[in-house]
Amino acid sequence: MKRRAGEREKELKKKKLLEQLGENRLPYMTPADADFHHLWKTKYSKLIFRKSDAVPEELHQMVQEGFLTLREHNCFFQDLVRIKEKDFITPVSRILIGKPGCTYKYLNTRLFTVPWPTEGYDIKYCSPQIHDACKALIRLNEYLHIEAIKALQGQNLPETKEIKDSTVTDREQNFGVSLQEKGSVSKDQSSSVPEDDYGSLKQRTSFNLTLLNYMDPLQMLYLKQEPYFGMGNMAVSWHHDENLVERSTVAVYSYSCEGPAMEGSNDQKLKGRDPAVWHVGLKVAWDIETPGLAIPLHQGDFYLMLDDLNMTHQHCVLAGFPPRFSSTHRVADCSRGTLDYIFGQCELALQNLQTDPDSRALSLKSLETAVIKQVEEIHNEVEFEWLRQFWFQGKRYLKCTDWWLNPMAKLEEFWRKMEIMTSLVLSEVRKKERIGEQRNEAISCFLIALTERQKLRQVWAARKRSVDLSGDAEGRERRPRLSFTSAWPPSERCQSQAAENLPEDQKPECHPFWTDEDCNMPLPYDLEDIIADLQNLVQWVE
Ligand code: 640
Ligand code: NI
Repeated sequence: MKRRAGEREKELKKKKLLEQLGENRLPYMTPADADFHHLWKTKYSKLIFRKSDAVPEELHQMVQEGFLTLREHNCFFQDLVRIKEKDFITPVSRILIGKPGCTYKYLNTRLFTVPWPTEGYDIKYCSPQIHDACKALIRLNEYLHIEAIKALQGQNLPETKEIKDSTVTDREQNFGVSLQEKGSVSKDQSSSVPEDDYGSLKQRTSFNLTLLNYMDPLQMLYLKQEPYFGMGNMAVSWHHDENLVERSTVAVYSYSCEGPAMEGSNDQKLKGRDPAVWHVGLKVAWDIETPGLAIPLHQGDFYLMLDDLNMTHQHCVLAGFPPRFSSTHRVADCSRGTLDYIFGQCELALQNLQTDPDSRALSLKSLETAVIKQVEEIHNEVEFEWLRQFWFQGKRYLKCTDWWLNPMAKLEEFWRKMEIMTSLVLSEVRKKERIGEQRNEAISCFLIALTERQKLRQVWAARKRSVDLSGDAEGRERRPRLSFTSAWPPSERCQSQAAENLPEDQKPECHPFWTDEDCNMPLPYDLEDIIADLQNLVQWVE
């Protein structure tokens, strides 16, 4: 949970820039600007946009109905994320849908997929409509996967001047910038991966999940103003997407619930983006020379962020007037984020536990430092990356399916055994017999893991308390509309108003939690005394 050294520097740089700007704003362009296409082609060439009529009507219908179903069933939730030791509630509500057993961690919050229908899995949904919604999203996923491959092929092969594709109709639809034209690669974005074979293209576009977003601006009392360009209300502030496979594509389908003809609210043409229309904003990271870009998003449009665009650029979501859904398809880096992975880890840890066939007594096979270290680290991983992450989000996952309950119960069972393992290590190292170098080393390693556990248990307990007290950690909902200042949001968060507590099914749970009276647990929740005791032990031996 320590802030990385670079973080502070970035923070300062940002603050300085905003101070320098004062009332001034950096320039940005919309399709109404003459140089818009040139800017796009030269500085934002890895952003691909497709108008809604490129997408099959049948797919639009399925997907949009799916969104509405999920909203009707209250499946969207605001996340309590944590940035630099502070909690924030996202104004946008989300739900993660994807491969069974997959998770996506962003801003210190691990989201668990509602599994989409997958061969070989028997998934029970809470209603047939929710099944249909997940089915629609996997169909959209397949469609966007193909579109992403086509777009990448178009970028990488300048000689491929025409891609015979019925879905890409005319140039006007794409603001006159067709993907073919972008074959002429500018110097700022070198040709991504010239000798990439189809396999790698496929890997970087094989979306394993989609993070769905929903926001109705009318329900929001306060939205942050975009600070650098003056782009207006933001639904999601400037960021890079986290936890993705390197150079993988992000594909975003946008569904704003606008009336039939909302094109170009006449009194536009003044300057800047139309505040009624949703936009995605883009800027080059750490660059104040290149103008920003605001791309209007109408009902059913989609865009792709290809290759390293997410690294070289930042994006934000600019709110319009109508409610809006989006489905953001990603190749999440699941190397440590799948059920298979964490079960494998648990199995590895529990290999060090043995049961005496006669007495049924439990004991550890090895007391080697490396083994203890590994087991205790896995213990922390399953406790903090899985159990506490899951239960902190309350019972929200039950809205769509009970799929995660069974694996979570299993993980908790494994974790309980690991609590026993920790207590066994503890009684071993307390034995006075084996004094010496090795014992000291083992205790030191053990101590590091326990200290981490204690620290993280305190963080999670504190997070829950702060939610119980304030309901809305950032205070967005309750605050009056204020003009943006660099002092907003206030660093001092209001924790005294016990207003607007989350509904019962969203209340964060600090689980597992137990008190000293709970005889079923081999060790206390609070490890302070044990840690102090071990610290003494290490000193003694030295
Ligand atoms: O067109 C769209 O709907 C785009 C959506 C989008 O850009 N989603 N990005 C993310 O979900 C995301 C992924 N990794 C890290 C952060 C985010 C978004 C994000 C950024 C800031 C915040 C605050 C308001 C809590 C600071 C939340 C979420
Ligand atoms: Ni994003």
